[in-house]
Amino acid sequence: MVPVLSEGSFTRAHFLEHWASGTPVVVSNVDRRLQGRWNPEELSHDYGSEKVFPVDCETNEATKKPWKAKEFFQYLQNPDTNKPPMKLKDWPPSKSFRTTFSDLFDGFLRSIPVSCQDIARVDGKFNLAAHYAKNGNAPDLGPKMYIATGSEEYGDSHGTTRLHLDVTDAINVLPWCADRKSVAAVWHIFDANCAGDLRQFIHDTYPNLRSCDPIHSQCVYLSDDVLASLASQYGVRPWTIHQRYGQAVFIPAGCAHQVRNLQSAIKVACDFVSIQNIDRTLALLGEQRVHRLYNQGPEDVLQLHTLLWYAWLSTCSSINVADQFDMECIEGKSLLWIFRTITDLVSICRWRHAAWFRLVHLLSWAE
Ligand SMILES: O=C(O)CCC(=O)C(=O)O
Repeated sequence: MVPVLSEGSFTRAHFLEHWASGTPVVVSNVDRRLQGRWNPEELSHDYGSEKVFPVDCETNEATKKPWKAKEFFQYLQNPDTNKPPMKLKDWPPSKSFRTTFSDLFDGFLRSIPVSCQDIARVDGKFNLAAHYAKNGNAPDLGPKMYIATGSEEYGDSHGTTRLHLDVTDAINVLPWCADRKSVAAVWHIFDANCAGDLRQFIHDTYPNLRSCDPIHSQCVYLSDDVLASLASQYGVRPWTIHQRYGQAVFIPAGCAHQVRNLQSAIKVACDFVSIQNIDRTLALLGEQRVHRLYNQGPEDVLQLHTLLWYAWLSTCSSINVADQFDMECIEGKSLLWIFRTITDLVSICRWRHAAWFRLVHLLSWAE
């Protein structure tokens, strides 16, 4: 069972108890603190002239011709339920959320539950990604919106977002859906330790996918029937979450997951790097590198080693060194020295947890 906590009535210790065990967490009532104009009419009014490329959830192909965002928001409110669901993924692209959607950016940050803001916010002290040098090329960890129609009538063979996993932790908030009384999205989230069985099962069930990593390639959505076979053959069952209006889902790094909207919904998500899951994030980097080499996959946007380096620097001083760190200075140092230091740091992290205890200790001390 996934714990469902209610914003304002749980403690940080309570959150950490679940989070540290690698379980997803759901927090309800985050809408009480959410600010901003999140419904389709308002988004259409504010950003309707932007060009977008909606994705057909059955083929996973984006439209060739752009739509106006306004057209997509109209369709979202009145979709053709006989057609495959359509979604806008990772919108707006790149780093423009903070600048283009600044009100929504601030409004979303406020909605992150108080007890874990310093873990999940982009500027949270316990979010290792928040220590990146201000003048460095920081990874884009969001927020991003996922806006999609539902497939309650259409069936569950394709879902809205196919099975995949992220190397970072993530929080996903649902600020709008067509009918607040009903479930908006069904999530299936697998324990990170089940990834091997999951791959094996998918290879057995879909022989044409044997040559690829079916999780990193994001090529399947597991219907209820297929999930039942997985449970009977491998004893593997996902956590099932029914996300409703105003709920936040926390997804631990490395947990394969898939999502199916039952009705039109707007979600907003942000990645973060928590100390509790850093071991898994590090382990997944190797896996992703192999996938990239074989499939010309996306570049290493997380740059975890650099990110850890800045987190380390930041905790080595009571002042935030990373804030003041000058990229030119690091470029001026011997590359060999930097390489050795990062390699040492990574091997310390991997084989001895002492470094991370030190990090936690220093961060707590700085509080
Ligand atoms: O809502 C969706 O369709 C996908 C969300 C998701 O996969 C995520 O936030 O990691």
